[in-house]
Order: sequence, then C-alpha cells, then structure tokens
Amino acid sequence: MNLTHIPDEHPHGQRREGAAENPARADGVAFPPAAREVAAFHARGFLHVRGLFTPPEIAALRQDILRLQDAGLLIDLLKDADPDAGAARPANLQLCPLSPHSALVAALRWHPRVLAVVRALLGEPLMFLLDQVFIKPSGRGAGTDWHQDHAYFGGGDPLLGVGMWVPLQDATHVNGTMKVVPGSHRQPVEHHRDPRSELLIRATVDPARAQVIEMQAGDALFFGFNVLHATQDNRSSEPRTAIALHFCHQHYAPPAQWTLVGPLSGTAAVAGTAAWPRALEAASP
Ligand SMILES: O=C(O)CCC(=O)C(=O)O
Repeated sequence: MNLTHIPDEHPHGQRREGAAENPARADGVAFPPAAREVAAFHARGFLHVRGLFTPPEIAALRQDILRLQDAGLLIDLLKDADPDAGAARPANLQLCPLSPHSALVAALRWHPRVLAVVRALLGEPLMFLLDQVFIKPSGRGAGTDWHQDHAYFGGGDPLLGVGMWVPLQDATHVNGTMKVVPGSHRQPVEHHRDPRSELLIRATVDPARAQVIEMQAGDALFFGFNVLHATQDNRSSEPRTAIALHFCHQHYAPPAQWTLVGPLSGTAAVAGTAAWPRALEAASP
C-alpha cells in the first residue's frame, strides 16, 4: 500500500495536534464499518467506530472498574516519579491483566459488535492477547507518552494485531483522549525508558504528525500494534477511564512468554457469544 497517498486531513473530522482549541467533535464511522473504512484502517493503521457500545453497557463497565479501583487493585505507573509532590503528584493508574478481576471485562472479547469489527480488520481465526484499564485521576492524571504497543509485546507480526481502546466517558482534548500518528503502523521506531516510570517506555514523535481523536462514551478506537499513540494529561475535574483489549490473528506468532486465548471463532464462538449478554445481565443493577 502506498502511504504517500494518505491525505493530510482525516476523513471523519478528527483534528490534527496543534489545531485551534474547541475543535469540531470527532465523529468516527458508524457500525459496521464499510469496506472503504476497513481499507482506510489498513492505510492509516486506525479506525474510530462510533456508538459501538450502548449507554447501559458503558455504565456497567464503569461501575465494575470503580469496584476494582475501590478495592485498591490499580497500580500507579508513576508512583516513584516525584515522591516529594504529595497529593498533587501526577498519577497514571493501571490494572493489567484486567479480566481475571472482572467477569464483565472477561466477556467483552465476545461482544458480537466488537468481534464483528475485529474480524473485519484482521480476518479469522481471531485470538485474544490481553486487556487492561487506565485511569487518569482528575487534575493530576498524567498522559501516557508516545509508544507502539508492539515495542512492549516484543514479537509477533504487528500487522496481525489490533488494540481496541474504549473510553468509559467522553474522551476529549481536555480530559486526556488518545492521539495517534496516521500511517505509523508499518514502521517500528526506537523506544527508551520513560524516566518517570520503571514500567513505561516512550518514543519521540514530531507533534505535527499527530492526530487527536475525540470520542464519545460508547465509541471505540481500533489501532494496529505498531501505531504510535499517546494520551494527554487529564486537565478536567472528573477522572478519565479507558479500557483496552488486544486481539490478533492466529498467525500473529507471539514470543514464548505470551499465551494467546482462543480462537474466538468456530465452535468456541457458539458458547462465547452468549457470554457478553449473560455477563452484562449479571453486572447490571
Ligand atoms: O488510556 C491511556 O491513557 C493509555 C492507553 C494506551 O496507551 C494503550 O492502550 O496502549
């Protein structure tokens, strides 16, 4: 695919980093993505799908994540960054893997609309790799610096994997939404340790290449394992929470330390597709 023909403007109205404040709301594409939108994913490396989840689904996920946060299960990836800063210290809270702690999240990989999008992007048989949650507390929530997920995963064919990022409230340029570098999915770049954290790595990106993806609760952003992405600080008065699930094609060939779960198709899917409505019903008040 010739990346030199990717137009500068995103066709769905997402703004480029550095554009004026109060940008037009990003609108993404409707479910199910059309063939040309799948082709755009392969050209750019990402796809913003609007309204993939219903408000009750998002509410149930939010409630379940709050339960895990209240139980003290999330760790602060920046806990050693600035020990003298006290309560105002920047924080980037994470729990990974997430599904061992949540039957609802464990069923999310079987959500029929999720599987339909991932199948359209990667083909079959599909496998599941991992899931996690990120919470940026209000006011002091620190963005996650530029990186490619493949740099963490350390193997496999990155073009055969896709992450799904799901904000559990609207995600804006104020509360720390996702930024991506269109077309970065074919080229691994060098990463270095993020000096703020024992666990994070980061890459250097020219901000002019970045696109800010603003999303409404219920939307999902799909992006390839080598897409350069980052989130912004949370400058709002509410926490910003997002969960991320990673899927791959069975031919992904991960390094030995990873265990793929699946396939999420064939006979397993017959039982699997019942998992989401059942878990949602059990989790709903
Ligand atoms: O939600 C965030 O702040 C970071 C998400 C991220 O970097 C990822 O899902 O790989």
